[in-house]
Amino acid sequence: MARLILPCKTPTLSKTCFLGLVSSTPFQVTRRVACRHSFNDILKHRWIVGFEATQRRNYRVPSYTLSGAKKFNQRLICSVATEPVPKQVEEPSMETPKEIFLKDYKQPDFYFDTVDLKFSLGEEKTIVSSKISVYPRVEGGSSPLVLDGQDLKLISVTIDGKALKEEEYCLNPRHLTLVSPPSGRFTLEIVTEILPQKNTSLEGLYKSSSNFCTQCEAEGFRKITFYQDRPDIMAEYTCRIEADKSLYPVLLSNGNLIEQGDLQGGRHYAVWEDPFKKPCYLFALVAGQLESRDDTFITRSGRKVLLKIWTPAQDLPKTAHAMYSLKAAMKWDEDVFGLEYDLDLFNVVAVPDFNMGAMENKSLNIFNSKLVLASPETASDGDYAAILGVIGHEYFHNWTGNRVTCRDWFQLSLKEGLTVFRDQEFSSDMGSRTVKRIADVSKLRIYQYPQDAGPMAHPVRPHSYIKMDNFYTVTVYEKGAEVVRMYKTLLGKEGFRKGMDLYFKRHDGQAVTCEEFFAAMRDANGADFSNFLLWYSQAGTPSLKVASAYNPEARTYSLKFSQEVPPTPGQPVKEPMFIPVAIGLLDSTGKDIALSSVYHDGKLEQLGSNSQPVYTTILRVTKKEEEFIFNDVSERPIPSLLRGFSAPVRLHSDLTDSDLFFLLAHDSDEFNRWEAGQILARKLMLSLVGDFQESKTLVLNPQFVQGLRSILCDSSLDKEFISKAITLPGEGEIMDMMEVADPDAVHAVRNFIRKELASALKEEFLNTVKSNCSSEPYEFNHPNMARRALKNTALAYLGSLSDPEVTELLLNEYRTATNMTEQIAALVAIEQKPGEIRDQVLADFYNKWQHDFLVVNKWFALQAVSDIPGNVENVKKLLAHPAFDLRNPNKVYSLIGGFCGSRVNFHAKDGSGYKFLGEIVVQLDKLNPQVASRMVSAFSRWKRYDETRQNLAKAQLEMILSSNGLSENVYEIASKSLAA
Ligand code: B3K
Ligand code: ZN
Repeated sequence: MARLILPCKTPTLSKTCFLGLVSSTPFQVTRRVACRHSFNDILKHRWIVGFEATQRRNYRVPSYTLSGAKKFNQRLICSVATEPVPKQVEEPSMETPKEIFLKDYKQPDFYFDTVDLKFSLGEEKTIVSSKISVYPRVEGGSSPLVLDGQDLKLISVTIDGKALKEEEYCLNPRHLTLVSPPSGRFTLEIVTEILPQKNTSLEGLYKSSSNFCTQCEAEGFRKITFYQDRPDIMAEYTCRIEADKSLYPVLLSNGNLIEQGDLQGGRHYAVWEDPFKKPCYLFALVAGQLESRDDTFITRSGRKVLLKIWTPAQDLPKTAHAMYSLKAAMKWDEDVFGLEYDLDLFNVVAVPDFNMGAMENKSLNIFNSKLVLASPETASDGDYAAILGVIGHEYFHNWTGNRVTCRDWFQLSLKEGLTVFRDQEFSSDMGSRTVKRIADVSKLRIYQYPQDAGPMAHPVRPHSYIKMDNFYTVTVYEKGAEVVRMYKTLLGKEGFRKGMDLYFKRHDGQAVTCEEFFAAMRDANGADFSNFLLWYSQAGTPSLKVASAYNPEARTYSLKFSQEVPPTPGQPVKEPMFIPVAIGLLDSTGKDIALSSVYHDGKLEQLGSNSQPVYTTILRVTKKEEEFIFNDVSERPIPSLLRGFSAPVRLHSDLTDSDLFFLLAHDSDEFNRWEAGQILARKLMLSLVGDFQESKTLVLNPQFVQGLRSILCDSSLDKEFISKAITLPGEGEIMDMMEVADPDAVHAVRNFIRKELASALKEEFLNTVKSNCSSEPYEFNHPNMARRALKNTALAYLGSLSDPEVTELLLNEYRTATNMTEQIAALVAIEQKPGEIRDQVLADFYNKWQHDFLVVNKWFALQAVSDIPGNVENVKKLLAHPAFDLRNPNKVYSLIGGFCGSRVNFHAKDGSGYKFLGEIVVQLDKLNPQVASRMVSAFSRWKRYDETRQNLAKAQLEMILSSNGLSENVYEIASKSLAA
């Protein structure tokens, strides 16, 4: 038994304390750590102490108990059981997980300009040799060179051909430090040994389905070799790969293939050279048994680019849509941004084991198979659309991310927000702009708004992180894309393009910050963006209130805005933001009123004239409170506010229900038609939730039914738009609007409304299904997808009825479907009702598709997300299903992630859902911390629930935090969730 002692300088506010393990064993360590917590805090958040102990992995503290912690002579003493500590623990350079801060950014002391890598791939181990040309930032300096490295065995290190002596370098589990490297240019050669076969974290070099592949972003390159693993180190790479020829006939890396040949012992090699400087996170290697679908693209300057999509041979037929998407993306980037591909070869590889969607490695994109492989029979319209978007996204990174990259990881949104914006625009241009906008805004509301209101709230450019992987978030990506969209809204299409052109002109080949993007947009347009940069630094979703007043005598219409940004962790007080509000005014017939002028801040701004009427204008709301007055408004208008969702804010207007029904029926801005329907639905659902909680009989407002009926039957509307407009807001959205989230009440109310609508509109829904059937072969285009979307939404409504006629219809749809979109929609509708039919159809589906792992994942997901009571037991059984594998992220996302998507089952009042997730997270963390940390995020908003649920969830978070050898990834999410 050892004791963990925290002597504090003062009994209450200790700025610094010593954290040490004092024991009778021969390993005594004392280390000074920054302590920003008061003594009472330490006592209150016992986990802080626990973390310091468990996270210093080298101490190997298997368990500890703080229950006996007590204040003793101004010291916190607690018992810690320890195991013998490995020797290197005594090394002073041993690190604790620490928070990294943006404000601490420092330029590197050394740069690398060429990197020659050599991989000798083997079945037991892989040898990596690197030869790096190094030069100091300041000639003659005397800094040590600190290289990152993790899970590496160092074989040798030489400088200018001379092996380093032991005292010339320092090695600890995270770094290799060259104590006094030469003060001028030198060549550094390092040989390491790694074990890709044992790498279940899926970062660095690992095996997936017997092929080798890599994932280096954000900090995976340090698991391959010792390196300055940071994006502002940009170098030219060559890569030689040697491997067994029969096991790994295909050897790929970035750039151009410059040499290949056979070696002794059945081995062969390939040498790749990438002429573009890049950070190491864009390095990639693939080796395996793969075949390619080949095509070509002629760039607008006439260069021929060879395109290759690599998969195992049997999957090749499923790559046609990915190839179509790639060519469409290449053309679109030329047409819209004038950006051309810069090499003669572009490779895409699909792998089944991948932590996220895909990775934009220079000229060798690696994808999760789910986002490459599609056939009409096995992939849904949603899958096809996702493939189009993600193939586009990764391709677009070639300019926004690769040619111009990030100075440090805090700037991640510089490439991700911008590239998401670009992929959103690409998908809009390839399909329906309104429908895409609705989908993107829904995603923001469903996932990002809760994050912005919870313990993990962070700005688009975070100020700090413990594990960067935890910051690939909907805030950095989706809110980041909204920030980019606001530049376009403010500058117009041409102005935005000018800004992009200047950005590339200034920064091609550089690693830059978000300010540089801002400056390019501003300078290219001579724009005044006042406080716009706050969008990068302030977290939280701004709340924007608007009050309207019409003056018939003066024929003026006034809009008074007031804004508030809620406090978020570490940011209690906020400044007003720059909010572009796109606005139009409707007359009493529903037509747009031509806007003549607007008075604001002592100035009158002309908007349009008779010859050039303006129907939508952008108001620049920048202050806490301000007023805009429209002139020459001849009747009381209905305002259409925040058209196209021009800013990521929560808008609270004084529109009445009848105004909203009017907008739903008439607004020329289709996004706002949808929005009006959603606001009405949210209000209605919230008031019914109140009734439900008071045990009142639920009654559905007939005007709402009528409103949806008229949308459903309006043949002039786009079918996918109708499908979105008749879909109720999700349960999560409603729970977020409640003081105390009540999953059972919200679920009951949503189901009640769905059933009421289904029975009131049964004939209309049946007609919709009938008139949207087609026997034509599957086509991926907007009209066909829209038709299927509407039909499937109608089927889902019908599925909520207990009606034999409907059951027959659903079964028939299931059996006769010729594509996955329609088959899975029928299955989802059938799945809602527990019973024999449901079980039979699920079994039939599995039998039919058991050979296709991507379809089997759908099968897992749809059972996991089911709201049938007590579903946790079924999900537990599925964990033991032979097709399930905890090491495969897609399976985890389908089954575990799917389960967390069922509000009623995950938040079951007996705590069974929380216990299930808690136990899985601990297991998963040992295999794959990134995936485990995504899963633990489901707990993060535990404080939104009632006390019973809070206590149950909190207990799981505490259990997770006390588990042995917890990763930094999970630690960060779980501890921040508990602390908030
Ligand atoms: N840049 C990658 C994401 C890498 C995530 C690392 N944990 C995919 C993308 O956004 O394009
Ligand atoms: Zn990206």
